[in-house]
Amino acid sequence: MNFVSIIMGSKSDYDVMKSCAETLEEFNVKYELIISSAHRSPERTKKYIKEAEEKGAKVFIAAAGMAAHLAGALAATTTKPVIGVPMKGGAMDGMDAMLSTVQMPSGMPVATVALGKAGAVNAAFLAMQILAIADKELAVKLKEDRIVKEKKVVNDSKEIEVIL
Ligand code: RP5
Repeated sequence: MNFVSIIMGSKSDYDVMKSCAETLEEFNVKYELIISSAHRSPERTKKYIKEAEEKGAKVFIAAAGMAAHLAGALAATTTKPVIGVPMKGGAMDGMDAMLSTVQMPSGMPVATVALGKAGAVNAAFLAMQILAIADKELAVKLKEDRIVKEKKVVNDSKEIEVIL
């Protein structure tokens, strides 16, 4: 069973990260979602990653705020792709989390997406694009979604456009 694993550092991240889960659901992609922290529950985090890998997790998504080390802790434990979603909040309103998530040392990659809801949704899309390399049906669904998005741009423009 292939699935995406979503881990967030705190329940306070869920409001944003539910958009990630909902995006995967729209495409019928299986996922697990848990709360586990790099700082508050390091042993649980490590144990979960190993168990999830054994069950079939193919991509990990880690969301954390402030001194955001969760994605890095995942990258230290697995060679599966890790996507990091920095959360807003804290003294620097997410800049701290973004820099903590993106600034990984050479050889230990974390694919860092945007802050907030756009990042949560993009983490789901990036995870699906990775799965779609070996899943033709999902690849077709992602291509169809791009066509829908392009049509929406054209239709939205038609409603308000001014062209001389
Ligand atoms: C991080 O600290 C969490 O990912 C969360 O974004 C932030 C604040 O956590 P709480 O104090 O709200 O639990 O570990």
